[in-house]
Amino acid sequence: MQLPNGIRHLPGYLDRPAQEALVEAIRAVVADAPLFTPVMPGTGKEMSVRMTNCGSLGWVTDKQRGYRYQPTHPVTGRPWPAIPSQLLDFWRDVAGYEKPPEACLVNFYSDDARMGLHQDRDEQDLKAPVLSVSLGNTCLFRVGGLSRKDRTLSFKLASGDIVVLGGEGRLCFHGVDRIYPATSTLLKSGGRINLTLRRVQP
Ligand SMILES: O=C(O)CCC(=O)C(=O)O
Ligand SMILES: [Mn+2]
Repeated sequence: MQLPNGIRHLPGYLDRPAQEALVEAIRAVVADAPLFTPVMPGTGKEMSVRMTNCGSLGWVTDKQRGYRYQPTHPVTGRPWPAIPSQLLDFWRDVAGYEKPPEACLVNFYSDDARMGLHQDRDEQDLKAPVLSVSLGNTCLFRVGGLSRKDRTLSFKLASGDIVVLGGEGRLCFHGVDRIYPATSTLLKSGGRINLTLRRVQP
């Protein structure tokens, strides 16, 4: 399988102890910054994924104001908690970008959630890659080209895998078609967590 240029899949980057430590760190993030249900701009349709963030900026969306980054949680109004240190280490080791990430979007997928094909283009700095970490149940990830009409290919992402969307592939369309229930024992209640590290400002 030939991934588009700039897209890298690093299977099993995190071993089981590293995955467990990261889940603990994300539980602490969620305790401070509770998951919220994002809503599509315009239509007001709820997404099936629940989200929160850590970092100096977090990605949010609602019916009125649409997709954006902001320094505070949309429900609590508090600043987002800090990005766990191990994620900053992954960024340093894998991203190949001098500046640190400002945002870590935390997506929680129940076993029936999905994410439609989209581009990550709300960041001002498109030279920085997006680094994605998968935890919990395996998903079917789809990636296409720079146009929505381009041919796509799909592959599975398992717990501990990292994907990097960078360089020419930074704006490739991508999405999550499905979660495979009971494919990991990491999360006691099933589902999948995806973490994406993003540099927002140049
Ligand atoms: O869950 C994933 O693997 C991808 C998530 C994603 O594309 C996003 O949050 O923008
Ligand atoms: Mn994305």
